[in-house]
Amino acid sequence: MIAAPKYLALTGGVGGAKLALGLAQILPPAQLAFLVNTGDDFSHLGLHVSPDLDTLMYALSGESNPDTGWGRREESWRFIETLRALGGESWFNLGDRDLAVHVLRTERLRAGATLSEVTRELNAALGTQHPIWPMSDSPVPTIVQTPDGPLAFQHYFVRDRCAPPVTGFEFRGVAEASPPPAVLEWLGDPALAGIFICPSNPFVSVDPILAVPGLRAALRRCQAPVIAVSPIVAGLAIKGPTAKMMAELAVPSTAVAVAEHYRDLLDGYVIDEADAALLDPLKAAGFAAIAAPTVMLTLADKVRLAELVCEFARQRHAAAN
Ligand code: FO1
Repeated sequence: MIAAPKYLALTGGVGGAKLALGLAQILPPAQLAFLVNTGDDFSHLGLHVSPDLDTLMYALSGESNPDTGWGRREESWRFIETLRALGGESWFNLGDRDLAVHVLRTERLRAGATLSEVTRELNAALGTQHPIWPMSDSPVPTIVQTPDGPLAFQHYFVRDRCAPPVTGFEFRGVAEASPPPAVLEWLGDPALAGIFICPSNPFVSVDPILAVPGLRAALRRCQAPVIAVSPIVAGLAIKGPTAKMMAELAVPSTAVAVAEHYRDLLDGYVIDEADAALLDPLKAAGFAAIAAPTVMLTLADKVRLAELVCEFARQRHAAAN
């Protein structure tokens, strides 16, 4: 009997969670797992906050806030409003319903549970069944380098609204980090048929994952094709500071530059249909690329893109074998 094909998706942030949800709609938990950026994690008001793990958990469990893409639906803000009125630190908007997750996570971590264990428990409680693995159980906070000095990621992203120009990034502690053993097992499974790099920010959502020792090498070794979806459409990011960062790092803010960024890994690349004119330059640069509708506004858009990337992975796999 031929084993059902398995897939791994690398994701972080709101853009990545959209494709992740599409994939989870068409692939059962035995066939799809997620490896998630934890570089955005931070300790805030005594709580351990894991934004990208939560964004994915809420997306998959139907709990996500449709207005923001992060946080929970049907949210109320009494806690943060009260904190603000008291003169407390209120730039990071913790909703009342969301707060329960941070409190529980912090309590479990203090009691000695690992981030992987707590993530499993929280997802089980919200009814999410796909395996979701933090990129590392040890902290690897992203530090954004700016001309005025280093900034902790959430200070850059939320407090300073991505305004400071970036000159580079540090994934602090990454040399001591190790990937979850489950992901290495998943990558070694002969049924593995595709690895997807979701349309997340390459610098601060995907690079931290790829920097975890052993992961990049495991992805390169893998017989399954690595397929990335461009987060840049017509020179702009759908959401977030990707295009602004590229300009500041003196990289052209194009889908081609993102492919170059992942060059050593890619077996296939998906750009938006608005960028179809880039297919020839991509081909000339040695990339196997397709153009597809990558802007995901509805659930149907997410499912359609998920179906397309799975079909593309099948084609790339067949071409290589
Ligand atoms: N992003 C914001 O732009 N403003 C916020 O106040 C904010 C609060 C917040 C609370 C919980 C959570 O899980 C995520 C939150 N995010 C907020 C998103 C967060 O900053 C993420 O790091 C981004 O999604 C980048 O991936």
